[in-house]
Amino acid sequence: MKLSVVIPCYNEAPNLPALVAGYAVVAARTDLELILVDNGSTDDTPAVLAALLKEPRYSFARSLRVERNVGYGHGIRAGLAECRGEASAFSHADMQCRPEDVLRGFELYGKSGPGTVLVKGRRTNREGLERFLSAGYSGLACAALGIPAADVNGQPKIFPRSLAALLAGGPDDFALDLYVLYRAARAGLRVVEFDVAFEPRLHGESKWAFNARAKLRGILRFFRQIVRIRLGGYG
Ligand SMILES: Nc1nc2c(ncn2[C@@H]2O[C@H](COP(=O)(O)OP(=O)(O)OP(=O)(O)O)[C@@H](O)[C@H]2O)c(=O)[nH]1
Ligand SMILES: [Mg+2]
Repeated sequence: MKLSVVIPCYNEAPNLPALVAGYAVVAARTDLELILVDNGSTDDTPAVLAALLKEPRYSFARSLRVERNVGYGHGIRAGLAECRGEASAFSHADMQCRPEDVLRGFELYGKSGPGTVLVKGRRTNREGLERFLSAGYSGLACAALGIPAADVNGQPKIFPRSLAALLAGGPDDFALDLYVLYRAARAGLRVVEFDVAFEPRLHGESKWAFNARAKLRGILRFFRQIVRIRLGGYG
């Protein structure tokens, strides 16, 4: 097994058929296992996953249920613990990140020195306030933590499986995206970014920025987490 891909899924039932079909195209081209983490979903995710994973063409995929939703980072860590590939990866479930980007990223990982790099997507098609906020956050976070990257929250992220052990005790929320880069840089891995598009969500609504207030709370939390990581609050 070369690559394990973890997808944390939180109430994404309508997106799962297209997601798994997308990864089937990737799995036909490289040796890959897909680990779908049902991250304490309260929608039809368990039934939809059970039906999909019965299909022989999807034998490269399996699922794992986290009973109680704790957060995005917690779900990703649960999935990473199950990985058997030489490299591990994670990305999103709502089809904003194209499955084929995992293949492009994995090819780049192979060329860049497997075992010595973390390869990640860098979103290029953001505009207006989104672009300003994400560039500001990434600039500040990376400067504060010594991370050579331009876009913290771009997916997918692909890295040696051994990095997962360094994430134990890390953030349970979206700050895991920052923490994995911090841990990679501290472990001496080179961070290599490649351009990706960030598509609109296929179905459903944002799981954290569902209104202006929630979005502001989420953004403030992102900034607080930079400080916590910097002060060694996660080790
Ligand atoms: N908020 C949240 N998202 C989770 C969790 N577990 C997994 N996810 C997944 O994390 C991914 C990113 O969450 P989104 O709500 O789409 O965040 P986003 O992409 O910044 O927001 P949108 O652009 O509106 O989609 C989705 O695929 C979610 O299903 C969780 O516990 N909380
Ligand atoms: Mg999304």
